[in-house]
Amino acid sequence: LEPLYERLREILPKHAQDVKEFREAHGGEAIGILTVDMAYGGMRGIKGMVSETSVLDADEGIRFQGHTLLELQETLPRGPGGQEPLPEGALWLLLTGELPTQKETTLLSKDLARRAELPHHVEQMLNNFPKELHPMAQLSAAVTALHSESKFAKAYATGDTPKSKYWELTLEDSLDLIAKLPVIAAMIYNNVFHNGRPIGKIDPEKDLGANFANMMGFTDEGFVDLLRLYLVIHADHEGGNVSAHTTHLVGSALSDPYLAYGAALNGLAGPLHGLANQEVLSWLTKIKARLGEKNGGNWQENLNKKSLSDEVWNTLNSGQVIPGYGHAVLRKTDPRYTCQREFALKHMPDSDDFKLVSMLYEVVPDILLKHGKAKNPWPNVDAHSGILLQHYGMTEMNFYTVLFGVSRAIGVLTSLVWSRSMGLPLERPKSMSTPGLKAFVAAA
Ligand code: CMX
Repeated sequence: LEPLYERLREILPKHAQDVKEFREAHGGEAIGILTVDMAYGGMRGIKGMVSETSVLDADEGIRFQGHTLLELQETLPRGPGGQEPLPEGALWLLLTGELPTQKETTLLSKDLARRAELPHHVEQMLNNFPKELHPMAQLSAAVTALHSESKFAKAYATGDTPKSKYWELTLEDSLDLIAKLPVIAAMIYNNVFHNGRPIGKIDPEKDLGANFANMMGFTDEGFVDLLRLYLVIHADHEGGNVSAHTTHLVGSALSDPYLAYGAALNGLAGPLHGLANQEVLSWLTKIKARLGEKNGGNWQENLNKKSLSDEVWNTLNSGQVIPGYGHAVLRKTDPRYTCQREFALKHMPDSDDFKLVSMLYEVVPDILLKHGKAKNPWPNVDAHSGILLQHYGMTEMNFYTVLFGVSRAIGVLTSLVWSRSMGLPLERPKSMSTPGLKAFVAAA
């Protein structure tokens, strides 16, 4: 992988120098104000950290190193016979800020295939987990246990590793981890849902998405392409979301990438974050059951805007959120939703589930506006992903967040490499107590 390392040895120190000069010239300038509500309100709107790999615009959605997802669908190299971008290409772009060639992407695919093997103790651990343990808990435990492989931790422990080497060691661990995640995920899938079916061997000639799909027993080209798209669009969402922020925070203590990402996965497993894709599907399943209740299970016959509106209001009136809708930053339809909708229009326009999701898109935003709480009534990434996976036969909904977890590593670990190259310090914001805040406001 020397060409990638060579490129990064030029790009990252230059960027670190640029940041140093920028801080020397403008380090004291204000970039916002803080209010009492922000301190209580989950720090929404506080510009309090730097993340170089991607930036989220409230209206336009995410840009990876300046590129929108729709652009990347056009410009990133594709897999053999496929129409969707390769996650390896997104990884190269997030690391370097440059669009990779097909050759560079293939180089990365082969390198990742070479790094994919798991240590025996992690395989054993996965095989010993009870099937009832949620796949996300299995994933986070296995990633944490991979700490045994950390080149960063080993080098740090020697006591004579200069700080200038930290980013390379972080990158080594990150690439190892990104390569191993599909293997862990496939083992979890096969153990929990397919009686421990062996995952088979990684094919060094295939890309990450194809190998991942094959290890889980899926060979359909449509599914392989969907998985590539899925792994690209979930990869990064700037620095403040729970999984990215956790990786950054834990990594800032110089915990190695395995420990940092293990922690992030525990946040991704929450229903307000990555678990929402599972929640969406179980919500849709309940809706279908109710629509088909008096109709011998034929829910399609009762599918109309009125019946769906009633279901949405029932959910809201029982005090629950509508999963897959709303966002802490976005204020328009998530382009990650749109990418998946386009995929569905191309590959499954007649699917009943797609009709259900599309009709929800027509009714939910107006209802959320009337409900008057959510600041963003539009769908996010999780509103669509489940029914695409269902279409290709991946029906086990409590596995879905694991796919998110395989993907999210690409963005947040890349960001960790950038953070180490800039020498960003231990993260330690100031917290206040309510009496302290009251005293502060009274004295102001
Ligand atoms: N349905 C019902 N109410 C909602 C809502 C939804 N989809 N989205 C927000 N609200 C409510 C909030 O619960 C909050 O109510 P309270 O004041 O009673 O606490 C109010 O509207 C204001 O919330 P907000 O500022 O609009 O949203 P937040 O930034 O607090 O939360 C999010 C964002 C995503 C957690 C929230 O929209 C939500 O719970 N959505 C459903 C879960 C979901 O889809 N999560 C996936 C997010 C995508 C990702 O992780 O990438």
